[in-house]
Amino acid sequence: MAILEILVYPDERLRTVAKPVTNVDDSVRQLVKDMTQTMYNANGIGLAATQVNVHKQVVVMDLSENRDELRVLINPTIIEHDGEQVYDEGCLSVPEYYAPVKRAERIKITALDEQGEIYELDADGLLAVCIQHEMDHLAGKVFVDYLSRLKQERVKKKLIKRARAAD
Ligand code: GNR
Ligand code: NI
Repeated sequence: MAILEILVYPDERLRTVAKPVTNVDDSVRQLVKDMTQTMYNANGIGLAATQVNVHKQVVVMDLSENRDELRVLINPTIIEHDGEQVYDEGCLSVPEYYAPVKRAERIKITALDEQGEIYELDADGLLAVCIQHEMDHLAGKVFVDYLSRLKQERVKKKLIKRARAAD
């Protein structure tokens, strides 16, 4: 197991579009394990492979209080969506910044689990927010893309300044 480095906005590698997984093999299961450890270590509720600079359609999530209800989403696809909700989002790749984002209230997805078995999932509320947020990462998008240009520039500046100070 390993804790992986999480890319920080505006790192251009966060713009890479992830490829579908063609074979759920041991290397994918190892990636899931490492991403899971990385997510728990960072106290996140989700993590997309894009954030650890691996450009495959792999997501891990755990919204439970006790951090013991891991969900694995490989090649997730939204097959139905409806309604709207606004949630104050954060992101491990945009540390210490939160802003409201509008997304679908309810979604139905298909995905593969760690065994390569397909499943369906109906999600609403925060679970639906998190899945849409993670699927955006796989498409090379970050939640700040939905904010005003001014807010994007402000958060960019702040994080670039902080990265320089940490060098
Ligand atoms: O840990 C996370 N919390 C969160 C809060 C509100 C909306 C979305 C998220 S996802 C985020 C982890 C992360 O960055 N996943 O990509
Ligand atoms: Ni994120």
